Amino acid sequence: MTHEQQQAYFDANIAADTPIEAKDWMPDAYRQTLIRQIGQHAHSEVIGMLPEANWLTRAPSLRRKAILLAKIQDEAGHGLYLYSAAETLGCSRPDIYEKMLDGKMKYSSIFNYPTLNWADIGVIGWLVDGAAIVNQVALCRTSYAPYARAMVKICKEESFHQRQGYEAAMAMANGSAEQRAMLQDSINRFWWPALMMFGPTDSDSPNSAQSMVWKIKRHSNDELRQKFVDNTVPQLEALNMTVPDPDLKWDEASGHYRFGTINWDEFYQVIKGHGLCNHERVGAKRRAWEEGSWVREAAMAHAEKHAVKAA
Ligand code: FAQ
Repeated sequence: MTHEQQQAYFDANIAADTPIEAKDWMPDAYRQTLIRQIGQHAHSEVIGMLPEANWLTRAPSLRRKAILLAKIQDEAGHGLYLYSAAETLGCSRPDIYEKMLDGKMKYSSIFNYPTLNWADIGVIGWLVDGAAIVNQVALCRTSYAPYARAMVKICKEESFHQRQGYEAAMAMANGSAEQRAMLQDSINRFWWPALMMFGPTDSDSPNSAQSMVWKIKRHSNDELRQKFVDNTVPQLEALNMTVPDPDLKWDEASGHYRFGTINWDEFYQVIKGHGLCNHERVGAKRRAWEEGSWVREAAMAHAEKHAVKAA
């Protein structure tokens, strides 16, 4: 096929919602956008283990510890599915990982905020996984099939994460005055950063228009953010908790909750590397990468030895 025929075939498949597979022809810009997004998503999963790991040794009971440990291990698994999906596009896993360590690839802004009290663990499950799942359910229908397949598995686990987070928050909401205060403090710190997870407003999102044409993104950043707010405010009300937004109100006419203006300066500072924990997070991953180099070398030597034997 000529280049024009390949492009026409690809466009027709996108229009007909026929999933694109790894071996199919695709425009280079589509491939690069997917490597960027899936890579960023994978990095987020593995960096996202760190804020929660901070509380593993201080979980208030064996039950809470076992749940938290399982959740963190799930996030590592999500990272592996996503790095594998990225590799089907021809990138090398060490290359994109090192780009993240060098600050050349991003990971989600949310993981640059510290976990200061135990309630943060419940609130991360409830609000952060809750925001993640709104975005990720839509990605189960993304046009690139290996990414969509990874998302189906990931969403099953993310919905458990959200439920366990809400259950932990509910226990604190029904607890002592001190526990309620701790929960409210955590919601106050995580509410706005959770809304920022969806990315800039549509008018300031350079990648959205093209990604929607390619059906990589099925909904815009603002649509998904609104869906998250609409899902979450009734859950907050059920716990008798509030959000730090005096402008939040129910709008009968549109059937949506209206909310105040997000501090976009803070968002851009965080994604440029100047958040509260960027340095600590990337430092921890760099140390692990360097200290684990002997494991990678041994695994490669073992694989090569077996390849030679098989030949
Ligand atoms: N943080 O033009 P757009 C999780 C960047 S969930 C950092 O709108 P796009 C689960 C964006 O990359 C979290 N950077 O970009 C979990 C772009 O920069 P670039 C991960 C952000 O791609 C829970 C620039 O801003 N989820 O990990 C953010 O069309 C608990 C312009 O933005 C995903 O990654 C941000 N929040 O839309 C794990 C979902 N927002 O690359 C552990 C998949 C935007 O041009 C514990 N990703 N940027 O230099 C997506 O759906 C999309 O990539 C968006 C951004 C919606 C995040």
